[in-house]
Amino acid sequence: MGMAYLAALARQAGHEAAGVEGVFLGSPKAVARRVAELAPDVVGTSVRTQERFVGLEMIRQIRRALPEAFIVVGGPHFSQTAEDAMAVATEIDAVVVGEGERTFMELLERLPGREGLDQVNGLVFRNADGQVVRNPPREPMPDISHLPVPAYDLFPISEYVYPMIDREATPIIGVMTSRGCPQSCVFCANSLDRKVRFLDPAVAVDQIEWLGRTFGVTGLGVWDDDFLASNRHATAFCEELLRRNCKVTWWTGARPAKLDAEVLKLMLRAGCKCISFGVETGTDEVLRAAGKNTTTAQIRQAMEVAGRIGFQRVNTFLIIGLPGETTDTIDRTIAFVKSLKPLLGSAWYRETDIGQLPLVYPGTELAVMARAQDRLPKDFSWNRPYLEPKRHLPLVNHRYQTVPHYENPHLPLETICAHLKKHHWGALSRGRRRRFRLASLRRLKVAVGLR
Ligand code: B12
Ligand code: SF4
Repeated sequence: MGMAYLAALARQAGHEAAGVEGVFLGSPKAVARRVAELAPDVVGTSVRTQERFVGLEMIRQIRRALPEAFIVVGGPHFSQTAEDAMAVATEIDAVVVGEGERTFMELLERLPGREGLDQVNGLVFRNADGQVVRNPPREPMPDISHLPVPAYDLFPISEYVYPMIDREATPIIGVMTSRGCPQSCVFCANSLDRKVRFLDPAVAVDQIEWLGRTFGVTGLGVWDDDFLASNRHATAFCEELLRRNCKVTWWTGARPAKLDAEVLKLMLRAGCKCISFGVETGTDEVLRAAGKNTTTAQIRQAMEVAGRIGFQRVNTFLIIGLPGETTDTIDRTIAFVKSLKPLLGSAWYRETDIGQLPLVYPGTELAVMARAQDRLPKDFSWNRPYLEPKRHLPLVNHRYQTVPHYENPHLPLETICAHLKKHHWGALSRGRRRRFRLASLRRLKVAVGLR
């Protein structure tokens, strides 16, 4: 969505823009080939931390194919690791830190001669002497309603699917009716502003109607960090959907704190079928240590309301091993999660996943703690090859083994795995139990360097 916003603005300013969906092209080489065919003057890209090595390889391939192009990167990973990324990947000409719209547009204005780049707030760039220069930060835009509709037409939107209800893959396009989140959860890598800014509900619904008219989109992910950050905004958005008789099914996420049943009922009437709650853990002490600013009582109340009024699916995200966790809090968390099940009835999502370990993302409080506790190697760089040393453990997700795991100094990851296996086997999903069964094979593969 970030790239689509930037492309829309670039087009509005008279530039030609094209989109390449790297995920579907299969390899960095294939992406570079496609980009080279388009022969752009400027290439912009964004990666998540877990995809950073593939992303950096893609950037190298693009540079090889287009030696003269200006390569600029952004998004949560590069925003938090700008200088490090530019030191490791000399192919990168600039990093846009944080919210990208204004910085990117000011950059484009200066690109023909590459002059005055030091005037662009929010930019980290390589100057004519090859030195990396960080400009002052960019203030987030106070008003996001004036932005054009993201240029979704540049991307293969019919290919974007997500299992919203059950495991059925529903074509889904993301929209955001707000940006930012004022909370400070220790594991969160939110690189946009902490101040919440809301899209005018009429503008948000214009976008949704346009998606319906132009592409036949009927499924939406409302990707706000906390859709219920403001009941007033959530109410206005739902009322606008209903007033315009917008027939869309949507999914969203919210903090399970002080929920208003009337707002949830309205969401349901306006097409929201599925809601995800960042529960994370089931004891008040770990909630506090994780900076969650919620209580178990609030979480229980949220589940009770969501279950009672009839959401089709309620997801609860959980993390085991956050700061302050002990085997006792694990036991209480699992008991707590089980006690939520009857409140949700058929909306209980069977994959409510116990056994997700905390991952360390750049710019998070957890990253600061991991460094202070020597969990990361002394010469650790976010953009140089890294493999989680404990990737042989069954709960280390094989997709995320290049992302460091946080390890509570009093509760090693091995202890968490052994404790869950011994005491909570029945609470683990089939996939996780399978990983336990394959653990010795995995250990062997790691030992002989196959992983
Ligand atoms: C929707 C969402 C998802 C969805 C869909 C993702 C998708 N297909 O795009 C789902 C549920 C699938 C998902 C999954 C995950 N997600 Co997610 N997700 C988000 C969320 C809420 C919104 C993303 C978005 O579209 N934002 C809106 C746009 C406008 O913002 P933006 O992308 O940041 O772009 C702006 C700037 O960053 C900048 N910019 C971005 N790119 C570029 C490029 C250039 C060239 C320039 C100039 C500027 C620029 O300009 C843009 C406009 O201002 C973000 C949180 C957030 N608020 O952004 C997390 C977030 C991106 N997710 C995150 C994570 C960790 C995950 C998971 C790993 C979680 C997990 N443990 O499984 C998975 C992995 C998914 C995967 N395989 O990649 C982290 C990423 C941290 C990191 N360092 O990489 C975030 C930041 C959440 C957080 N606060 O910690 N996610
Ligand atoms: S509530 Fe969600 S978006 Fe906000 S800081 Fe916590 S995890 Fe991040």
